[in-house]
Amino acid sequence: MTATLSEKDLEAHFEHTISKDQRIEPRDWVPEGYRKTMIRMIAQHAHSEIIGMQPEGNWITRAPSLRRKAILLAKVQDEAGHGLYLYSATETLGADRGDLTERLVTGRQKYSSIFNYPTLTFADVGVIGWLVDGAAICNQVPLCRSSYGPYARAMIRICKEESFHQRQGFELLMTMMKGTRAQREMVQEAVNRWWWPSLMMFGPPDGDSPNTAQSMAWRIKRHTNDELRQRFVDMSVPQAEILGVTFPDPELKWNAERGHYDFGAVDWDEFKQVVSGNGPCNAERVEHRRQAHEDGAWVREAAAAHARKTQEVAA
Ligand code: FAQ
Repeated sequence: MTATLSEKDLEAHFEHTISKDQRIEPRDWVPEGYRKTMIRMIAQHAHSEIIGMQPEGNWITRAPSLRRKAILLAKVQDEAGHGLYLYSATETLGADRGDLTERLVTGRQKYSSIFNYPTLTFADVGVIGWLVDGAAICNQVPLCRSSYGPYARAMIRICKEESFHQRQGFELLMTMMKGTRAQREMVQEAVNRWWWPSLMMFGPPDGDSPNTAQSMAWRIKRHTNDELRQRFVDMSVPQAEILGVTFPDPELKWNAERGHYDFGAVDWDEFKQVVSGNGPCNAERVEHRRQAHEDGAWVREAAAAHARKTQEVAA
């Protein structure tokens, strides 16, 4: 005879697992709010990786050497891989990948604000690696300890690959900074454009972040948006000094009392505009994704037909 656990028992077990810092696995009962939060966050992350292939993908055919092209191709391919692990993680929570893509292309699910800015020069490839992947690592390393097992495990490999991405960006910029004056100016101009949007990647300030408190309580998030943003600023300033570039923020300065860098106010109106679909490249990014999905319909149909045929033969 098997005893059926009441919802109260299941909830107590869930809370106990979280309080002991153990992992929630797909077989476990979770409150509906936890499931919804995890699907939202992982789907947004997956969409970001897939949409995030576009700004750099734009430079694959125009990379200045075979070496740079091979590196960039590998990086963009890694991003596709990250998107796929993450979509698989949402499936363990009962989400359907086709439905998530539909939500993305119809604007019902978000992706990171950062990928709505254009890549105007090849220096942008380096700056994305250095600052955007740098911010992604800062945000994602703590997520390796996130309470949802499949997400936390996916994050370990993703972070390793993001570290390679960041180093390639820094190395590219270092090479340009040792080049001609025009190259150095190109790097500085790209840094000026990407610095503030990189700070926005961490999400709204804690006081305006509706999800942080609950996600911290469920140990999905381990730090608040503002804590991680500060960590990113603190780690980026010495790197900028090594590179020989400056950040476009006159208020950026070391605060010995706090033991952190102070920095100027982020333009949260710009962030809201970009997140609500009015950034410089939102329409282009989503349309490109929609078209790619439509162009791939025959592949999905062929794969489904092959799977059906294989099953029939086996039966
Ligand atoms: N952009 O209450 P919070 C990458 C939304 S991967 C757009 O603070 P939360 C790799 C948020 O979803 C980059 N939307 O939310 C790469 C929420 O939406 P709702 C992506 C944003 O979840 C590198 C609302 O605003 N990384 O870069 C943004 O507690 C290079 C309220 O916000 C991840 O997704 C934003 N920046 O904290 C690829 C990491 N920020 O409720 C290619 C995992 C917030 O209205 C090239 N995610 N929102 O539906 C997280 O850590 C969290 O979800 C945060 C937001 C920190 C992003």
